Amino acid sequence: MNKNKAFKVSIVMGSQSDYKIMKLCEKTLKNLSIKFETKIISAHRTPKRLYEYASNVKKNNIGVIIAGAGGSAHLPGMIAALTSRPVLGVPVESKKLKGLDSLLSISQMPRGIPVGTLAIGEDGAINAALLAASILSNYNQKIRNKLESWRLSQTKSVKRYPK
Ligand code: RP5
Repeated sequence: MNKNKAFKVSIVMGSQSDYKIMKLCEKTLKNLSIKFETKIISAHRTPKRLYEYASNVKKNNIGVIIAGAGGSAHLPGMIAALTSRPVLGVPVESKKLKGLDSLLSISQMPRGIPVGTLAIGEDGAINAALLAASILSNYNQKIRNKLESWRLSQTKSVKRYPK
């Protein structure tokens, strides 16, 4: 870990069409004042871009990667194959199989190369950002405090009785 510079979260997605879901990662990280970058990288359409990106993760001070993709969603797994930094995969809902294809592609990694797989779609994107915050909170007191207070306000927002 580079102690002089805070880690950032890197949000990557396979296509512009994934952004309507993946922008929820950005929103959640902004709420927690966590630094991030956002990029489009396709495992299939831009493999050289993928390789260059994943080879420079440490140099670019990326602490956690959130990778969202749909269909034959190889992006998170291929990034995880090239870096030992934690990779969180968000299965984006696909047109044909409603994201079941994305979920299985991302979750069924062979032993030795893990990807932390979240839920399909919006919930997965938000939880990926919260999990990234949780990982970084091990090294960063400010993030830990922000995350704790975010969780407390969520708890307080749950009413005891229905109206
Ligand atoms: C995947 O194919 C992307 O992650 C996206 O979810 C899906 C469809 O991509 P587009 O055809 O919309 O570019 O690679």
